[in-house]
Amino acid sequence: MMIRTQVCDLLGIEYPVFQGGMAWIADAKLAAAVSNAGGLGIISAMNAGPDYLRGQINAARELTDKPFGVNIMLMSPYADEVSRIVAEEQVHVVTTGAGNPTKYMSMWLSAGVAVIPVVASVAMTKLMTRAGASAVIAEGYESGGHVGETTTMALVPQVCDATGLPVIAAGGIADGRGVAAAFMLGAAGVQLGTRFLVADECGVHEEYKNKILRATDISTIATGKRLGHPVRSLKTPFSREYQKAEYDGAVTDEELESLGAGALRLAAVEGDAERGCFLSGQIAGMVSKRQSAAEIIREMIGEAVTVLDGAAKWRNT
Ligand code: TUI
Repeated sequence: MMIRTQVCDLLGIEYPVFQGGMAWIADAKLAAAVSNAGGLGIISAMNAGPDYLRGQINAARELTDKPFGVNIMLMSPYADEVSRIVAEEQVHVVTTGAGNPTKYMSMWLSAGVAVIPVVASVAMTKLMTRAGASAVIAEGYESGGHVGETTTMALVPQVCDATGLPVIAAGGIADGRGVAAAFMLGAAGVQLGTRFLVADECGVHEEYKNKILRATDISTIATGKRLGHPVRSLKTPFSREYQKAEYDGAVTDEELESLGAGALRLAAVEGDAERGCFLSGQIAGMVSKRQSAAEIIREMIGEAVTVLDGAAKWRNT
């Protein structure tokens, strides 16, 4: 039971399955579990400084001999510093999000780090292809966290047509049907965040896991469009209040910004159901059981093989 693509050979991994770099959640323990299971685990550098990242890289190296990645959120105040750590430590892979990583690319490439940026448009895809990316992640509007405008269904084939690089599909994928569909759109791999949130090895607060397990198809909302960076999260008292403030002309942009400060930590670390911001993808309604990272990957790949093997039924003579 195998699904191998060019992404596996490129990165030296068994299955073309990435774990998304979730701020306050994707740490060395989760990343190592995913990498040990044959996928690509990814440590989030989040909004922390260089010492945190160095510690996490060292911790992951204790836990796995397999390749793993680091995700850099480009809006982080420490983006320059953590980018240097990635090069110094010669991490296998760096993924980027929420911006344009061009200014770091030559530093990473000369250190031998594979660069796989998240792209939310065809223009960004072309830019990253020219800049020397090894692959791109096409992340659609279904994703949790910071989202672009275009859905995975529409984005992935357009990104595939715009580049010769392997494309990793992300957003709205949490089972083998999603994996098979991503391949049909031209992707050579997938990235999952929401499903790995409930992995046994994920240290996020229990309240967060329970909220994901209880979520339905209509449990998420994208807020923050007014500030130019929409963010998808579960509907909670926080997101309702945020949305109300966003549509209130009397609330300034600065006030709106400060409303969101610290809310990710409150959700992930404290499990604060009132004031926390529980980032989640639209697929949360389908994520309904706790499993190890290895079980998640094995089950999903098995389902994808079944779906792909059955695809011939759509062809009539
Ligand atoms: O980055 C994410 N997901 C995230 S980041 C995050 S933390 C955060 N905190 C405060 C405000 C916003 C976010 C939580 N979740 N996913 C990757 C992603 N990147 N999605 C979309 C993009 C993207 C958007 C525009 C990538 C590039 C881009 O290009 C803009 C440009 O500069 O040309």
